[in-house]
Amino acid sequence: MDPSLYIILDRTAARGRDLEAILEAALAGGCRTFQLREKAWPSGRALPLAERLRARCREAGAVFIVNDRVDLALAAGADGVHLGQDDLPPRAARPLLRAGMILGLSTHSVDQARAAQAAGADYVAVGSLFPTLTKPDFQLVGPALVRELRAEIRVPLIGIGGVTPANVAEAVRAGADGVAVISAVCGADDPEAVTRAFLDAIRGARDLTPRGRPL
Ligand code: TZP
Ligand code: MG
Repeated sequence: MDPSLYIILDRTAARGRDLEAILEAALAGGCRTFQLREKAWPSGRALPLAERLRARCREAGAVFIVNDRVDLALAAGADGVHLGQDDLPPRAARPLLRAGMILGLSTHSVDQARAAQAAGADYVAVGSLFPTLTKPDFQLVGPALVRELRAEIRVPLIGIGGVTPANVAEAVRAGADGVAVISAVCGADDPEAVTRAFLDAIRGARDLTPRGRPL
């Protein structure tokens, strides 16, 4: 899994547009890590979409992760599942996953991030880094939390929340291995161009970061 740019496909943020079209544009723009975030549809309704997205990701050599629901991730043959603090805890979710499946966890504090790593998360997401309308009630932790966690989190550390091509360098300079984004891509007029802009900005920020790693 390349954590550099992790695009979360969310129907609500897509303003009525097709998630498959957004996936296609983002693949053309160079992203290879995706998540389906479907908050409203029951699993039976979401499954055909999840299966189509998974099939296209596999064909393109991209990783496909399902948000919130272990059952949907398994049924769709996803590469992993992403769980928040109120979803199944990792001790309950991990035994249900197939061997090698990715388990990603959302965290919003030092303690939560430490606990996620100790519980065997394959990556740890932290946020919100910046103000966002996608989750306006969310606690703003800022890039400062990434900076604080960097030394002790050994799995990929992914910043989330309000990230745009204009501020992504701040997240990378704080030590994030990558960023997860919803509205900046799903809500964009040109998702392919925004994807390219993100990847260019991430590469540029890494070149200027002492511990910068090539993509
Ligand atoms: N978790 C923390 S902030 C957030 C989530 C799911 C929303 C991110 O959405 P956006 O549109 O990229 O700010
Ligand atoms: Mg969740």
